[in-house]
Amino acid sequence: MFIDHVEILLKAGDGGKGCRSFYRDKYKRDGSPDGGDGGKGADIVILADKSLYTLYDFKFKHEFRAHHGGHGSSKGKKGAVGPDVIIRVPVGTVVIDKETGAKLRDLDTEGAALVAARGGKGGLGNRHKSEATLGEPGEERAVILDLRVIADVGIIGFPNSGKSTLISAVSNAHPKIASYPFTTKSPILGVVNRDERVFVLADIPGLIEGSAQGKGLGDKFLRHIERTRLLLHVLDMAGVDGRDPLQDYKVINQELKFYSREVAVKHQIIVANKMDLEGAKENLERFKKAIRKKVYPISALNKEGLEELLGAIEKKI
Ligand SMILES: Nc1nc2c(ncn2[C@@H]2O[C@H](COP(=O)(O)OP(=O)(O)OP(=O)(O)O)[C@@H](O)[C@H]2O)c(=O)[nH]1
Ligand SMILES: [Mg+2]
Repeated sequence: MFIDHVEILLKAGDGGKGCRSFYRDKYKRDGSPDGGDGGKGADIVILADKSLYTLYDFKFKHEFRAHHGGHGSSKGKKGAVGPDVIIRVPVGTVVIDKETGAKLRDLDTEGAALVAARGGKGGLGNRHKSEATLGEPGEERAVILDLRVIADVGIIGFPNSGKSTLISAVSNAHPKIASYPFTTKSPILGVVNRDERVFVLADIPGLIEGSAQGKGLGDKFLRHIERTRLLLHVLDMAGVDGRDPLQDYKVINQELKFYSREVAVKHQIIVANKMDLEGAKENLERFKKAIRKKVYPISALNKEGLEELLGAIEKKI
C-alpha cells in the first residue's frame, strides 16, 4: 500500500545526571570532588533514503525514543552516550512540526538529514568545583511526514487513457494495465534510460470531472506532480469510453486549475494516444484545429510514436 502522509512522535534521550562524589582512599577521607558529567541524550535523525518509496512502515510504528545519556560517576567518569536513532524515509519527504505547522525540512535529495529531536545535554559533575547538576530533558515533538514523490515528468489524463501503458512502454516500471478505470491507485515511478540522460516519469491515478471535489480517486495524488518540471497530458484520441478527447482535454485542465495555479501553469506535452484505433485520426484533426497546439500522436500499445515523444520530453527538460 502506498502511504504518503503520517504523523510520528519523537522523544530524544534525556541528558544523564552529573555525579556528586569525593575522592577517597585509605589515607584520604574527603578529597577533592571528582563526580563525572552525565552523557548527552541521543538525537533522533530523519534521513532521506532513495531505496524507500512509501511511508507505509509508519502505519505500524509511530513512536520513536532515543537512549538517555548515562549518569556520571566517581573518579571523573563521564556517562555513556547512546547511538542516535535514525529514521529512514523516502526522498521527497517533507518534515513538518505538527504543533506549529512549520516546515522543518524538505528532504529532497538522497542522504539529506534533519536532527528532528535533539537529545538533552548531560549534567555537570561536581569535579568542576560546583554542585552537580541534572541533565536536560531531550526534545519531544510530534512531526508530520508528508511525501511528495520526485519525478521530472508527471503523466496526467482520464482513467483508461493509457497512462500506465505508456509508462511501461518507455520506462522500467510495469504497473497493472486494464481496460477499466482507476486501475492505477497510487503513484508509480518509472525511470527512462536514454543515451544522453536519465529521467523519471510519474504515473498517477486518473482524473475525472469533479476530481477536485473528491470524485473518483480525487485530486489528492496531484501533489505528487507538484515538483515535476513537465506534464504529459495523455488523451484517448479514439474515445473508446464514449467520451470526446477535446472535452477530456478541457475537463482535465479545469480540474488542474481547481487544484492549484502552480500545477495548472506547468508546461504540458499533449499526447494523443490509441492512434491505432478507428476514429482516432478524425478526432485528432478536429482536436488540433480546436486547440492549435503541438500534439504527439502515439500508440502506447503498439509502441508507435514513442521516439518522437521521448525526444520532445528530453528537449524540454
Ligand atoms: N488500442 C489501444 N489500446 C490501448 C492503448 N494504450 C492503452 N490501451 C488500452 O487501454 C486500456 C487502459 O490502459 P491503462 O494503461 O491501464 O490506462 P490508464 O490511463 O493507466 O488507466 P487508469 O490507471 O485506470 O487511470 C487498456 O486496456 C490498454 O490495453 C493504445 O495505444 N491502443
Ligand atoms: Mg493506470
